[in-house]
Amino acid sequence: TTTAEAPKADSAASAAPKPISKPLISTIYTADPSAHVFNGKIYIYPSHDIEAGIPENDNGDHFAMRDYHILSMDSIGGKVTDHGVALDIKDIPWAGRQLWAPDVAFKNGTYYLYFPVKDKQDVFRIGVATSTSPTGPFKAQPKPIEGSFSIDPAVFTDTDGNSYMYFGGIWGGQLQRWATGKYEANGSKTDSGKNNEPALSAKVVRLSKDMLHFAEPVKDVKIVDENGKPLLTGDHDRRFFEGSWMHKYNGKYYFSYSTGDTHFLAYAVGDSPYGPFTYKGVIMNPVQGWTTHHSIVEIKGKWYIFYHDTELSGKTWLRNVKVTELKRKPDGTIETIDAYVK
Ligand code: FUB
Repeated sequence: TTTAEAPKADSAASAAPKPISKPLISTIYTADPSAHVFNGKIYIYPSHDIEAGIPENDNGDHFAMRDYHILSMDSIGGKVTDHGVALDIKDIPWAGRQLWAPDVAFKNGTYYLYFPVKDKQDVFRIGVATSTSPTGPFKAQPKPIEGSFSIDPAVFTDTDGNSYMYFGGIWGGQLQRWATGKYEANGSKTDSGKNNEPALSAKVVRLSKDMLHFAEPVKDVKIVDENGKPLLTGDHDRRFFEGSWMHKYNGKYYFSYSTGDTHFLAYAVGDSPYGPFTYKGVIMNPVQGWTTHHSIVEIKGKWYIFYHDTELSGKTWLRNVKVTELKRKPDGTIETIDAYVK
């Protein structure tokens, strides 16, 4: 099913440099695509952007999404199907506002949809909803995952069967307000404010066998430079901001993320799902719109990056998901992608 909500291109979009890829769907606005292959079919779990009429601010209040739609396609370049509403905010008992970037995992014959949403106290938590179908409908657990906080869950299942959640985001994602382990409602709106100290880290935690709980205390995802020194708060071009993703290639763990206010998709490589990860470079240069968010997946022997920009609307909060091939050099490093040609 599809909803009639046809976005219109405006003059800002038509004046822009030529994108290398087309929006995968133009009947609804979509962002933050987490792509997976289940039973040979490609499924995309995006945010569903809407015009909520809320003014733009650094807190991200204008991203006031209320449900999720799942997209699928048989192959890259094939027809894209919108499977309609898979989970609505009104069916999440503890939710307040803002359904942000989700991800999904499959285990024990069940699909688990992980999602960040602000609770009724306006604090971001991470919830989980289950379904026997990759396209839902999903039923939310009555409470958020115990011990969860902040945004952008990404779940990676390793070859040994263990699943890990990577999560967190600074600024509107509230990660900086958890520095003491307790939420500080009047804490910083941006980061730690200490430019010469190690930057705030994304978080990683192993999930329980039932996929509904954290199996251990949450750990920091350490990102270090080529000399083994932690990236610093002031290093806005390289430090973690939001939008974690993990993939494994040739036995190495590739942690990738958005640098937020500098708009890069960057990556760092490690020898374990817990890191530490050594910063390696930029996967994608800035796209149109303030946010940049991605996933990386292998499909029929080729690697792809799913991402978003604002080609259809020219508005930062009304995005559209896209896909392009991800290429590597023989040493495993990733070739930087420019999403536009001049
Ligand atoms: O879509 C809302 C937020 O914008 C996501 O959670 C962030 O990663 C950014 O893309």
